[in-house]
Amino acid sequence: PNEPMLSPKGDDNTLFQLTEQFLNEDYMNNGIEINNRYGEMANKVIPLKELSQLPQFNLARRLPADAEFSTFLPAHQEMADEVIDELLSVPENQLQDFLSLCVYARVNLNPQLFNYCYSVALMHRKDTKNVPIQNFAETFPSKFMDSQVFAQARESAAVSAQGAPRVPIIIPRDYTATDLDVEHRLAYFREDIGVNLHHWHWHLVYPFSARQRQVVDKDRRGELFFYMHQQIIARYNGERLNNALARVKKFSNWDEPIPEGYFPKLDSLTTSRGWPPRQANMVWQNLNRPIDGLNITVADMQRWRRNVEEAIATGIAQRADGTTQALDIDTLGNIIESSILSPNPQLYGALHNNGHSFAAYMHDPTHRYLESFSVMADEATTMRDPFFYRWHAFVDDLFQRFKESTHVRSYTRSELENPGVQITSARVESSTGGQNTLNTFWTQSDVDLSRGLDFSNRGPVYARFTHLNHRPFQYVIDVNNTGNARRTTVRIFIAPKFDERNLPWALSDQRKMFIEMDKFVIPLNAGQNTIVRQSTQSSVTIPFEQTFRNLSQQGNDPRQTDLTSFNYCGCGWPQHMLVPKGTEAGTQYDLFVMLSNYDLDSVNNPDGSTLSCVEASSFCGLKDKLYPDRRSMGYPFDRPSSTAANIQDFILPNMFRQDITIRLQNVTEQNPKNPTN
Ligand code: CUO
Repeated sequence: PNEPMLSPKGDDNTLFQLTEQFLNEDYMNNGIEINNRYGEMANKVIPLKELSQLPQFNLARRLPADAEFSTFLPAHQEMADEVIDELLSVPENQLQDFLSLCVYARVNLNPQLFNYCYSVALMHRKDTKNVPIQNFAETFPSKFMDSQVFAQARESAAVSAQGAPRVPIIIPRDYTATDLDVEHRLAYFREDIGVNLHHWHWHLVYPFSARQRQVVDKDRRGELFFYMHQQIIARYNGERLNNALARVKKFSNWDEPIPEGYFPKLDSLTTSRGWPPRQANMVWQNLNRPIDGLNITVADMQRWRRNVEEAIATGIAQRADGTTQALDIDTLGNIIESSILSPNPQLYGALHNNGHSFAAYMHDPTHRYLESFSVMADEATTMRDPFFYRWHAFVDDLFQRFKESTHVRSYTRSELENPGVQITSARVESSTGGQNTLNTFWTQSDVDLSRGLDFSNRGPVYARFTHLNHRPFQYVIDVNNTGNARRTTVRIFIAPKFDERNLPWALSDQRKMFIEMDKFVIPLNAGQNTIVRQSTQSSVTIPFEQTFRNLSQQGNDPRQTDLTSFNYCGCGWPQHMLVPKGTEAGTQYDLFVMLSNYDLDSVNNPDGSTLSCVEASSFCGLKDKLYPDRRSMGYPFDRPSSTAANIQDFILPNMFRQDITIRLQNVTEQNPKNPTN
């Protein structure tokens, strides 16, 4: 981890010239030799400006270089706060100082801690916010794929000459379990590299702690915490139905054994150890791990839960200073997560974050065995574990109880309708020619591991993984506008038509199953309009290249004209996971389209500095701007209806419901863009 730094990539091998100041004890005596050795390989050497004052990093230095790092652990969060504070406090536009400080931090701190703080700092400094953040799956590939890949990768790199053609290392589709474990049916969703990258990137964009309040205090971030995770649970539940499993059971009784085990088959390249597994039927234990700053009991969790439940029941949050405020969804998000914006961390605790910790340490709650946390405590790996969904189903249920309480009223007709606007038809047209059928299949794609491996100066090392995919399609919506020309927001959702017993849904349940597919604003002419929208334009997703590729490769993508916007742009649901798997026989879904009243949707965002990458604003918001929709997130399904018993009852003239089918073609194709093709 403390190797001198070669720049990220290949052709242009850049070496930062490390003077004595930057070298820690391990390298102090052979720093010159290191510079010479690596200098021979480098074709560009960058001298570093000496720092006039070295940062102390009193907290952060305590994390050994070979330890895992997790923002969920209070001790680690304080370390990160300290480092981020240092990185943000270098005055704007003093980039040489900032660079030197980064190099110093990189050499002297735990690499994962450094990477997190460096990424947050790049994103939040005005003078670096356009500096690209490396794709995390390429810098820390071991968090995303089967550990056996890396032994093969080493071998491949060792025997291949520079420039020799590379044969990709195949990651088998089923490597974490067999179908004897019913939960394994969902592995393609839980272990998808793009899904996990999205989740990691989302939390990087929305940190819950920092010494600088503005790093955390972004528009509606608590509500977005609720909504983005609610949509993950809705998508996961839909996938469970597609795999003949019931919706996930929320983890509500915390004394109960957890039947879902998980054996991740990941190795950490930082600790050189395997990630701890969890056996079936383990139980939450009180945590006392001084090394992680964790000393919490299940009883503490119960107490915080009661306080949160009381806030939900009364609609009132108690502030730390003894005053009160009316509870709203944004505050509730900050309370439950919790972020530093929580009005009362003492009273409400950090229910969600600590749930991750309890789940992550069942195998060694008191550090007796010197074991690190499981995948549950790392934002890049947590979605792999079936328990993630049981925990977040519990978290989502708290939010839903607030939405169902008397403190949130149902939408009135005037909040749902759009007078004069009538949808006469809505359909999906697949690129394969079918109408109202979406087609899914499997694809094998390549990702370059070389950047995350220490032997990497020999060109790319590709791993080939299999993921769900779908044929592109378009929505076609016919609209009759009897009023004047105006704008409207088009909101497109889908949900399974039947529940796990194959019965039609009550709207009170189905509303929680609707997944957002797209949301966009368009002008409507007076009279007849036909709206055509491509699946690849979705406001939920980012293109494959934006999820996976490094920046030089992104340059080949015509949609990615401005490479400098990657930092925010890495956040977004992966395009290849937009459409649920469906089944080979075909699964029936409801397509729901709504054209809402723009007067009630619009927000006043200052123009300028628009991103030129494809944005995924529905889940990730817009950088430095207001969330681009004034309605509550999830509208119109975020609240129960007071009048409609089912989706058909809910439909007003500005809405449309259409039966569609999602059919899985059980074939595996090669991604035509694989670099090894
Ligand atoms: Cu995203 Cu629990 O918040 O992992």
